[in-house]
Amino acid sequence: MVAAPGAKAAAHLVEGHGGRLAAEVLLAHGIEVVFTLSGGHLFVLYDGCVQTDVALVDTRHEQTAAFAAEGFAKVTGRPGCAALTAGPGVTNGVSALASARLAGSPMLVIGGRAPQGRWGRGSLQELDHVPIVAPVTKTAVTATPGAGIVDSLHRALLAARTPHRGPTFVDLPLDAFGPATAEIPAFDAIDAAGLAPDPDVVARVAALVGAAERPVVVAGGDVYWSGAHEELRAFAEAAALPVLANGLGRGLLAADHRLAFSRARSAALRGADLVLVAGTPLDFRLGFGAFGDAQVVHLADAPSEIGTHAAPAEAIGADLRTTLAALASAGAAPTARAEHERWIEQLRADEQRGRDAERPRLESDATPIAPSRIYGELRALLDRDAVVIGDGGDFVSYAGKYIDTFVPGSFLDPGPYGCLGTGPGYALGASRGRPGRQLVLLLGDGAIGFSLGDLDSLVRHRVDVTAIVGNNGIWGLEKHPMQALFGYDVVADLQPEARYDLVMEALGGHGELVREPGELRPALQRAFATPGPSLVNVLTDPGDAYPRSSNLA
Ligand SMILES: Cc1ncc(C[n+]2csc(CCOP(=O)(O)OP(=O)(O)O)c2C)c(N)n1
Ligand SMILES: [Mg+2]
Repeated sequence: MVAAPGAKAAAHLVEGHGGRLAAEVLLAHGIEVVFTLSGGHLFVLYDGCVQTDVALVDTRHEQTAAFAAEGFAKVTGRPGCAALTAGPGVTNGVSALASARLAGSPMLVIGGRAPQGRWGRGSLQELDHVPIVAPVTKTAVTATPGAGIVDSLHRALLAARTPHRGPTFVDLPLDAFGPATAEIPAFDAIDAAGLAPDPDVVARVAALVGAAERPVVVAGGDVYWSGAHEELRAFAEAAALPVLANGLGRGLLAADHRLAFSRARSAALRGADLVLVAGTPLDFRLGFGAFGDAQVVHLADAPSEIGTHAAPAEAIGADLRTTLAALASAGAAPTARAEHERWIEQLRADEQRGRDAERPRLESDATPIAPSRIYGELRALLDRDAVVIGDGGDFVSYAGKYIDTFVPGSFLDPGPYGCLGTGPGYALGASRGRPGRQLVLLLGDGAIGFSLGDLDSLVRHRVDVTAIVGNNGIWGLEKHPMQALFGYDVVADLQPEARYDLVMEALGGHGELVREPGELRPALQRAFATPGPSLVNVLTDPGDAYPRSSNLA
């Protein structure tokens, strides 16, 4: 991970209250923005942020603040930070911590905490957060005053950014904020480095690549978090390997790179004789690591992440940049490359067939509008480096299928935790992490309800985002499968034609309602042209179900 601008180069002494000391540690790690929702337990921290020019961006629900921290991390590759007040503030952030834990997203949540000196006597919002968040964080501690605050926060940030990355938590008790003098350590990337790969295993993996006729690489989020997209590309090019993206691995290889494939995904995984899974768990998204008769190689970012349940032929749990660079240097012999090129040609034909076949759906004139038509229109309006965020069920599955990603860290889906309600927080985080980039937020009409109040935060913070609601009036990803399994469905209906566009307008943003396919393009163009947040509420066909084989993995 690269040091952020503003990261301080050397350790330095600071005198001040605990909030000041905390803010100085954040700055030393390049953190210049904290997402939060007001609470008295955090006032001293806020004062420290004001003193040091760490920006405070506030939300209407702590889940949004915590998702914003994760979204910031996802678009920058650097740790995001949220500060949540004691008790309900912290518990409201637990889903985001779990989401970050499963996605390996580096982030820090600072909790406000009732005073230690009065612990057990029933202070307001007194709750021991640490055992609650421990299972969904890498580390969770309560800080002691002064140098203890500095030490806890520095260690938490190092842990968050050391492979395998993830969220960490530090509680700051109200009575720990007293004045002190403490040394603020400088961040040194060496302290957060991963392990070096075993060269013998690298050589064995390279030999498997050389022996394979139909190899394929699946690249996931940990390749992104490791900042290893150049090394991935070098490896794929050196050994002539087709690459599929998984989750936050989208865009590591630009969608128009000759070795990047998406429509040929199942053909590739079905036909491969060697699957190299890099930087993503062998989970439900990858058939739990079983690919027919293919041999599997798991390149994880740490030993703890190796998917032993799938008994991979070879596995490495080490820094992915180093691992992929070593594999790139090994390359593959010309005969092996020639063999791989024949396979690549075959997949390229599959890819083209897939793209040709989807064209009628992208251009569908049906009313009610087919969700795919929205993507047909949107694709034409997207910048190459647009940040696209998906929060929903079927509507977002279509986005995953139809939106091409060209730049790392620019397609954010809810990830393996699959939590609805991430979207507005991710958008807020992305707007701070990647200011100036085109920002699109795709929302199911079910998903939007989880953080509807935070449309207000997007307005107040003048986030220039175009939100598009695929409004089918149902929890589509639940209604259709329950129908298929049980022949009926319950608790799967939402209010038809709800006016989310008017909610956005009432809160001060720009709203559009779209019923007919022909209205889509101009409505989207107006939304993109309007500064600040816009919401295009598209009434879509509730009968349209995303074609999937299973959703209960
Ligand atoms: C917090 C949370 N609650 C419930 C679910 C289960 N769930 C997954 S998809 C889905 C339906 C989403 O509906 P909507 O956002 O309207 O998108 P659609 O499928 O209709 O396009 C639900 C309820 C979840 N993933 N996360
Ligand atoms: Mg819906």
